[in-house]
Amino acid sequence: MKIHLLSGFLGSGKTTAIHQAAQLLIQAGQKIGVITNDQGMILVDHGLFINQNIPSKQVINGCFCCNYHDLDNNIQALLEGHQAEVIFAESVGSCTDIVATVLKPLLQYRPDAQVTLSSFADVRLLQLILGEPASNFDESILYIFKKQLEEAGIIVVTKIDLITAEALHEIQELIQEKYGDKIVLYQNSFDPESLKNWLETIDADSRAAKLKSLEIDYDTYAQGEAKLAWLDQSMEVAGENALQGTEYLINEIYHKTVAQGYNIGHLKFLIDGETKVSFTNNFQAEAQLNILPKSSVHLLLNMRVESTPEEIQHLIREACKTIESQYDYKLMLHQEAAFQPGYPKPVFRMS
Ligand SMILES: Nc1nc2c(ncn2[C@@H]2O[C@H](COP(=O)(O)OP(=O)(O)OP(=O)(O)O)[C@@H](O)[C@H]2O)c(=O)[nH]1
Ligand SMILES: [Mg+2]
Repeated sequence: MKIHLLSGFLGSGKTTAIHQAAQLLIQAGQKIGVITNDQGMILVDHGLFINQNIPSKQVINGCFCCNYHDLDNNIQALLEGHQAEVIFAESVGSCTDIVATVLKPLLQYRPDAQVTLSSFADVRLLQLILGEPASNFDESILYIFKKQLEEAGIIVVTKIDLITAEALHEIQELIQEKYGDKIVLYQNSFDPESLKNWLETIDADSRAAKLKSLEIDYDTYAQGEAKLAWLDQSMEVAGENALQGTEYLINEIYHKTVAQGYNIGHLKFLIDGETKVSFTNNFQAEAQLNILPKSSVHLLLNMRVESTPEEIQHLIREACKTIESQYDYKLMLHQEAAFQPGYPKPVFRMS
């Protein structure tokens, strides 16, 4: 059995890579399983895998490290229920210290498994953090981002298709300087060749036992997590051409987030269980949906931004009011959870 752990900041492209890899491996006749993870409970990523009939489990209400036994039970369920040969486990984007709290326990308690750890990083965020100008995220959030890279054996720099060859060259030099001891892949996860390169690299990687546990200050780590606010909201948009109303609402939420100056980790939407729309920074173009005639749309929102739960709850309500007052749509808010991640308390921590 192979267990491929993916870590990396919010919105860095973990789910996308797993999704693309799952399709390639299933086509090649392999049995795969996916475990997603989040601090919340009503989740876009899991919904997406379920919708596509990809064997998928989730660890909810906290990171893998604080719920190690749930992770392990889900591995077992994928082995027994789906005979999974390859399992991808995506940790929540605000989590780090995976080597000490997840990888080493897996090596100890599942000695037959090949375990790998890839840390994903959006090339544009790397540009901001390693180069100039500096990112607006609070230092404690950037601490998590940097720790995720520091502990990885394999760094996957994603979204290289979104920058120029010249900018990529500059970032490669900076990364070589800082992380020269690691395997670094530069990836466009939508390009099958690029993705296959990652799959071949993790398939051959046998250095897990050599990875070192981080030296990490849990107070700073916890402070970084607490600077981020989480909001999970399921809702319904009703009216003629409800998808048009959904598009207006999604873009209104995004614009209001930017206008308030809340740094976006990941603002993601799942429309009727099947179409995902993501915003991963404050400088993105508006979303455009394929407007098919529908009178009602179910929308799931997972918002992870630098703000407070109260502020983003208020923002969602204001965005709904704006859309209802400007257009002829009715917005109904269903399940909602708004919170800040708590202090990380791993089940195991192995040095
Ligand atoms: N152009 C481009 N877009 C990408 C690439 N990888 C991911 N994306 C986009 O980045 C956004 C976020 O991707 P996800 O895969 O959801 O990121 P994630 O790391 O799983 O996010 P969280 O689970 O919230 O931490 C989506 O809009 C993806 O389509 C890539 O290599 N190139
Ligand atoms: Mg994800």
